[in-house]
Amino acid sequence: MHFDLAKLCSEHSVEGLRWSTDNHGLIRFVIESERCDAEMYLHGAHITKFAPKGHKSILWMSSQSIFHLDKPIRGGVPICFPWFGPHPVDSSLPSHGWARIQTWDLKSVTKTPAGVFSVEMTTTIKPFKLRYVVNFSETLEMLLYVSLLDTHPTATYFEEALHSYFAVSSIHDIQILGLENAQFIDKVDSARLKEPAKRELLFSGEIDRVYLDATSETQLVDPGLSRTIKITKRNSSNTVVWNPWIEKSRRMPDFGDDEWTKMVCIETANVLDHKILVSAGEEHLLAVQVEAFHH
Ligand code: TA6
Repeated sequence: MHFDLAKLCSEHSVEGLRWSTDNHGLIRFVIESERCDAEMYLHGAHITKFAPKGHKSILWMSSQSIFHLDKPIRGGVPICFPWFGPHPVDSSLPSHGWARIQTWDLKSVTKTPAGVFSVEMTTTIKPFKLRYVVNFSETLEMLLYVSLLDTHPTATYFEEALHSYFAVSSIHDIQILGLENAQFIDKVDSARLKEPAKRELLFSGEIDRVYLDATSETQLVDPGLSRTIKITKRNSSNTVVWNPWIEKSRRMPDFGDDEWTKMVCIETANVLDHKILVSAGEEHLLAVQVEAFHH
């Protein structure tokens, strides 16, 4: 069941939220309100902007992003599902799975009296059903629910990640707190298992790390913007941190050569040994909240 723009505008608009097609023909809504500004596409259920009142967008978007139905948007919050990274068996399958390259269905748009916008989108990726509830206020709350289709009784594993791209003043000046005590898999060092750093995370080269048993809150401290972004989560055992640095940025056609200094990914995930087994009748929730504070 897909929506056309007229139906969305007539049945799913609320004051402060309006639907439109971008200049690539993709359908998205824009929120402009007293609590936040935001933008989200039906394509990939992809949040491309979130600016709490008093802040510029805290999500980074590549100026080179592609907006085609068969490609993921580069930036914002891609949904990685039902696998993370390259497919474990078939390399011809899309990186990070199907969720971010299919058009989701809109289930509801509501606005509370307090001015919180709540949007629910759904999709099916056999044998899974996905519900994605996003609450927009000064906080961005993303709730990804996964269950099995009624026709599929067998418990099935999946990996998932909300692959958030955050905007920073300069990758050279930021630090990430909250991962000091977590082991990590270092994907720029042959996926070796590394011991906890026991100190804040700073950046001086490409970083691609899957932190293990990392359930705590993380903070992205950005002196250049006098801002700290706080990321709290539920039911997520992995935090993934990525900056492609110079060479990898040049190799990505949808990523500007010099854009790497202005972004960092802090991803809320369940991957590898922490992949999730969902059984018939169960619904798994991955929850993350993002807030920004001036300092
Ligand atoms: O963020 C971790 C990661 O798996 C990196 O290895 C890098 O590949 C990144 O995701 C982006 O993947 P994509 O398929 O979106 O280019």
